[in-house]
Amino acid sequence: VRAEKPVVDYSVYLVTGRDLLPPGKGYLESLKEAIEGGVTLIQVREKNAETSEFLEIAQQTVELCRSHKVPVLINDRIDIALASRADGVHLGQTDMPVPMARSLLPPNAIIGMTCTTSEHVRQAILDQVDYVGLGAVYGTATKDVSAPGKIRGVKGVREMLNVLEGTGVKSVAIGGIKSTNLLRVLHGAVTPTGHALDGVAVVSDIVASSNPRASAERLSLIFRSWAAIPRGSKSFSVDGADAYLPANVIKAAADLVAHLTNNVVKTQSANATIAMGGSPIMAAAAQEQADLARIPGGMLINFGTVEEMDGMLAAGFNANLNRKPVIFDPVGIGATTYRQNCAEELLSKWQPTVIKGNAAEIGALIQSEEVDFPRIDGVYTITDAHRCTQRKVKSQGVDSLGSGFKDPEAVVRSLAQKERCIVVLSGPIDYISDGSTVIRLSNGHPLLGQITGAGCMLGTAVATFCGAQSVLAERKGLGAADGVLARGDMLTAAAAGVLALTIASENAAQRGDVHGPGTFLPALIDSLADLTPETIQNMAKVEVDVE
Ligand code: 3NM
Ligand code: MG
Repeated sequence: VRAEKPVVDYSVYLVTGRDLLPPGKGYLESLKEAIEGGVTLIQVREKNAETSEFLEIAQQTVELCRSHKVPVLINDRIDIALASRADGVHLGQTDMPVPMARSLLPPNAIIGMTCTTSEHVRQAILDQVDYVGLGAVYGTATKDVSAPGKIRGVKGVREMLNVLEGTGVKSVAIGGIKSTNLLRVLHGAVTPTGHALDGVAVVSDIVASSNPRASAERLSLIFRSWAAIPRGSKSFSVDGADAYLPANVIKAAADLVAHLTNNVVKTQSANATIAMGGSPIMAAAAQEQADLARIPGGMLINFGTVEEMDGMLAAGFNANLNRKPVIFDPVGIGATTYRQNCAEELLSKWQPTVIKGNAAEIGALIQSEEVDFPRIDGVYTITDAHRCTQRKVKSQGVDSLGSGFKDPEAVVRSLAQKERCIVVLSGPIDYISDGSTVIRLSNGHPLLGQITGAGCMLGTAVATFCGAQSVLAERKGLGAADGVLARGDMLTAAAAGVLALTIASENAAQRGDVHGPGTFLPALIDSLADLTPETIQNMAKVEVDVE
């Protein structure tokens, strides 16, 4: 009779690493605190111990964990697992083959397998493992992952997760996962049909901590808050253009929008926010981000003058944690390698709700992870007319270049799918997508291209409307739409923000006292302040393409 497999909670999976313990912290002490903090599964990993020492550690671990009802797996060694009566093993690609391990272990033993490629995952499924460890997600000092292809990123994990769909094989991600990037890992790894990780495995974030209880609590809290969001279904169903006409456009009612924005356009962006009914605060210090994220509204991260990376990392992390929309405006990203690296780091550590950029910026984001973008030759051809070549996109400072892509719909759709967020591509026609729907907006005025910071103001408008929408959603108890981390209908809100600014620009340009860019700017702020939902509704030029 085959024994029932124990039900394993993979959510916060601690892999041990005795060499990483901080001075003065005992192994069992650290482990006990970690379990009390909410660790749900343990793997004893001993890469340097002799057999007798490994066995002793395994036995002590099993004893402690039994009393807390936390299962224990042993890394690599079937004999140690058997001798210590552990619950199973975790095997690497070069360890004993799974069928052989299975034949040696009790029938209800848990067997996990490390996978770096989709091929590994396919084999693990054939071998009927219980779970796979997918990684490395990020670089890590805990294990040598320096060989090419070993670091897979959030999107690499998603690719492997795709293979698991419908198989019942569980999965955790591993490698450099910390509480500060956990939400990005969990949200970013979800497959297009909604298949998600069952947990994350960590070593150093818990083991190297002098307070492993607090570290485990943090991971556990973040995991549970994420798992509580409904997934796999559209919370906001859309069946046609009407839903995007701004009947439900809200005038952002005194909701606060925290800005991390560049020094060039601070005043102007703040004034635009106030004109739309929002309440701006320019707050760049890392230390204030936790407080700010608790106030209703949205977080605009505009890195026009990239100076405060710590502040931007903290801002996105805290906003994610509080389910506040994060609007990322990677101004001039193509202009310098530093900006590209910064954008890559930010996008790997927190989850944006909306990415907004002009063609050069969106192009640079696409190119920045070219290898991760398999359809690049087929679809994403950037026209030479805009001095962008397919291999190398050069940002033209921060000026908008127009739509700049031969197939902008495909570009916004794919980038939205890749980053699991809303993408706004600005230009003479603005394209907005959540990865399936594409909204085309053709409002606007050429004078917008003749003042500085119009793009930044567009980001401000999107952030203001997304912030207000998330406040409304929170009040109504609404969740997040499928594929978006923040609450509320962020696609509609992003579109409404774009409409607000572009329609205001048309109204401003019509005014008799506007003679050029100098008089246009104050008129634009006036027009933003004069906007009503009815004006937006009457003037909006919207087309919707539902895939
Ligand atoms: N396996 P930390 S990465 C044990 O990629 C292990 O298969 C990995 O440690 C893999 O949480 C890794 O400290 C180490 O980064 C993870
Ligand atoms: Mg191994």
